[in-house]
Amino acid sequence: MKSGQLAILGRPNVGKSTLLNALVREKIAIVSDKPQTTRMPILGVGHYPEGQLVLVDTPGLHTPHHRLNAQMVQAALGTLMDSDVVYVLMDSQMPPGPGDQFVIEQVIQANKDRPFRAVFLLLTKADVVSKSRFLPLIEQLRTRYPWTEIVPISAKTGLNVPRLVELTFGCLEESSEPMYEEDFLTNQSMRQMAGEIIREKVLASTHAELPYAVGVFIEEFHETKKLTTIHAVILVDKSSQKGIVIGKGGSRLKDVGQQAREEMEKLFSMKIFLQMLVKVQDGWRDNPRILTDLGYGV
Ligand SMILES: Nc1nc2c(ncn2[C@@H]2O[C@H](COP(=O)(O)OP(=O)(O)OP(=O)(O)O)[C@@H](O)[C@H]2O)c(=O)[nH]1
Ligand SMILES: [Mg+2]
Repeated sequence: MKSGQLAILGRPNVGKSTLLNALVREKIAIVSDKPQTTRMPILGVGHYPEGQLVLVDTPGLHTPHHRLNAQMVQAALGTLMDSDVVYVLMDSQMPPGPGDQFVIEQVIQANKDRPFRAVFLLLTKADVVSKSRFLPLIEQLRTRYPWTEIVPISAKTGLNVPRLVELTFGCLEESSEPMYEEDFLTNQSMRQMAGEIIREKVLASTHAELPYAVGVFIEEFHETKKLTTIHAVILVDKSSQKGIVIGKGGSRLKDVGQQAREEMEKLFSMKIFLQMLVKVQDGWRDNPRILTDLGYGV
């Protein structure tokens, strides 16, 4: 049996969390079409006949303008220190930019301190680009790092995902016993996952600045045999944002609540009573105490 720790790294929105879910074969990380969705590293374990892939999904690397963002980037880079293998993800729909180059430079730096067993370049969302795009793209990126392998993949359709698994196990060491129990999927608590699911539903129904300004805090998570009661506070930055999250006559918040509750009931296999409150907390993304309360401490 083989195992090893893998860091999933890249700019925001390139498809890191979608790949984590595809490799774990369970939705454990939230996904959205807005950048900066993932805020803290998420550990997920993929169980395969060959062994275990211990994957760490990270927040997208970007230029931080708030304390929250600086902590996100710091936490993402911190995962490189304990990883055997790195997946560097780039969106094949776009030409590589300075943000992608920054990611490569971080890997070069980390590799000097502690060499990785392998570094894969994964060209994501291969289902939506024509095959002819890959040759020039690979040509452009080939010499920027001594990649172990460059693989176009689609986490959505599964294209080349089995190949990636096979290549990855080819680079990992034999271990005498498994690192995690057979049914262990993620290090997130139910409380954390509940908060993330609510945030995902808010992200899906809002636009522009709002997704960045939303934080979810679970005030109460009380489990009984019959019913689990969850009280969540949705934090926003400005009072104008509160109205948007609530929606006309409370309609948006009601939809968010219903979608979140249904997903939690399925994931946790329990009946849930979900109560949500929207609160304005000016500047929360720069408030160390609130960041710690929300689970974004480094
Ligand atoms: N067509 C297609 N879309 C994808 C694929 N993988 C991810 N996406 C979409 O790309 C968007 C971003 O996906 P995420 O997995 O949230 O990206 P991320 O890199 O984790 O983003 P951050 O957490 O913000 O850094 C979502 O709308 C996904 O549905 C893919 O293989 N094909
Ligand atoms: Mg993500």
